[in-house]
Amino acid sequence: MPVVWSPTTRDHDPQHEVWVGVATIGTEVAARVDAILAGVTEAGHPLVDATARPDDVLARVHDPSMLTFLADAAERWRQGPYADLVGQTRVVPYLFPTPAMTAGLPARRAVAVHAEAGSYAYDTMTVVGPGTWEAARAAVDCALGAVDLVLAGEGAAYALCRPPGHHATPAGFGGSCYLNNAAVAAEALRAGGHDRVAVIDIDAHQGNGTAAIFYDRADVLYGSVHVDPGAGWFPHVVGYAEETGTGAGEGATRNVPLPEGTGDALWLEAVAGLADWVAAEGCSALVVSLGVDAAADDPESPLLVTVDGYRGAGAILGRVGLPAVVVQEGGYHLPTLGGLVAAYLDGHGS
Ligand code: SP5
Ligand code: ZN
Repeated sequence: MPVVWSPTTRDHDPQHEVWVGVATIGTEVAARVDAILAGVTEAGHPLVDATARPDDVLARVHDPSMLTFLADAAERWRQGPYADLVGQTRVVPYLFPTPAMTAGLPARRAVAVHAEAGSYAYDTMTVVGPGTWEAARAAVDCALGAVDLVLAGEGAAYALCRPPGHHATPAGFGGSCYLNNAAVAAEALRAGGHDRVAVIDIDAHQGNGTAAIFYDRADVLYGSVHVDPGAGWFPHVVGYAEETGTGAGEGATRNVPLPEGTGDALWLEAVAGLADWVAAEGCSALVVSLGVDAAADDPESPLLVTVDGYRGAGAILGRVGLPAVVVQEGGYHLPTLGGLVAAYLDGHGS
């Protein structure tokens, strides 16, 4: 399976993620790109360099004000006093103008970048620094490159997207995600002539961004298997089974939350359920949000999927028989990351 990648995806260096108010060492690191490259190269998959793509599809997925904020935030921060005053070189939100704060008042946009950040960032873990925008935009180019290969007749193509994307909503970023690569891929497949596209998300966390982007639409299905947010896991407030879509999109969303400690058998059963659903719904193309953080060794989730489990998931989704764009999402255990991705691609087949 061709692997579309870009060296620019290494340029995002979050250094720390602020979790419960403490700067902890981030797990969404540039070395992930090299771990995955090593795994897929070893398995014999050919590398394809991503090329710069226009913004039109991206602009259908995200609010223009968030795109402008992300493109400019690192430089605005650099011009501010933050590094000198407190040693902070990354954009970290300081307040969140949720309804709890604005409470019906006619709130304006914050002028200071440290305050405006909370209008788009919905957590403190997803920091913006020099290179973040360029890396996130390059990841979108990887997704679009993989779509073009599939539109040109490849049975499947893999986009080595980093940073990941499935937690990025129309106007929000969080969960280590800035731009929703999988949603861009789905929109690009739609624009390329596929009338109904399915996104199946096997990252350990529910892809609340992708779910939100397509929640009221019938033309893009979203199905996710993930650790139960009700057991206290990210994204915490959404990802429950009763969320099935709204309006024209009623029935076009499926969430399959699984208990902590779930291993291959139950996880693969859930993946197979989503595959059967997509096969029955008349989709002509598939996007797979391939997070490998459901693996047992992963530091960010309590699921216990094995490398054979990921190979099995690839086989199940490959058997659906649709042209497929496989988009990288999470997966943080560097020693096993490349092998997990390669196992999925091996199972999926060309
Ligand atoms: C794309 C993806 O997999 N995003 C993961 C989002 C879940 N992150 C939640 C992080 C919770 C805090 N992690 C503790 C580790 C401290 N460094
Ligand atoms: Zn994840």
